[in-house]
Amino acid sequence: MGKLVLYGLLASPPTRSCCLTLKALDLPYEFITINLMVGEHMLPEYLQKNPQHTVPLLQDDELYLWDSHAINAYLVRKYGKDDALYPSELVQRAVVDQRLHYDTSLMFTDSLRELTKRLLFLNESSVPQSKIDGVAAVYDMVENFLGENDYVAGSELTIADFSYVTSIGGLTAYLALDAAKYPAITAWWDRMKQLPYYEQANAEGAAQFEAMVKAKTYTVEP
Ligand code: GSF
Repeated sequence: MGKLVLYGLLASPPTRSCCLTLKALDLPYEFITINLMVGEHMLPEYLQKNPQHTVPLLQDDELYLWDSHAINAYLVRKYGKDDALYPSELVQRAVVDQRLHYDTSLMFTDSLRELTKRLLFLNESSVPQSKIDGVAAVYDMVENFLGENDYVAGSELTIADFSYVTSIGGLTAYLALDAAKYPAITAWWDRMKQLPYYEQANAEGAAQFEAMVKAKTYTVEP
């Protein structure tokens, strides 16, 4: 096995979903910080590796692979002792894939990334109420996905939980999660925090992200 390198930023939620997968699989890796705040992701040497200029980016020997969901699926399929985190069974995988696509389309990209782009990258001082309403709609949907299950794609932990715990964690910087309204998400999040590698893979970066958002003064416009 060659050396795995993860390019990313600890504050970045999708980067941390890959740290969670790497830790869950007990894979050693080198972490190279790409500081988006100073534009390191737009430098020619990074664009050569990832023309889409996003973090995270995984290097595995000759392969450069970006998109956290694709990276996590690849890592489980290539290095997992079993397929538990990304099940091969048709229907189970279909549900995990559906959960991942929801993160890519709505939860991360349309909600979290959009809010973060406005405040931290474009330096705007307001966000539209519709975007905050969108966060509540995401919480409603994830509460629904969880239902009576322990994990977001059913009774077992999968890579979808790693994407969700980092995206939901980020969203709470914009709209606090009301435990009374969202008991399933609250219980699931507590469950995720019990994972032996959670603290190391997610806690520090999540705190960094929250501090960056909380340091901004902004209004919510109707
Ligand atoms: C999204 C990555 C992304 O937008 C994934 O890896 O899951 N679907 C992709 N990352 C942001 C940083 S962040 O908001 O965590 C990023 O790299 N933005 C810089 C840019 O130029 O897009």
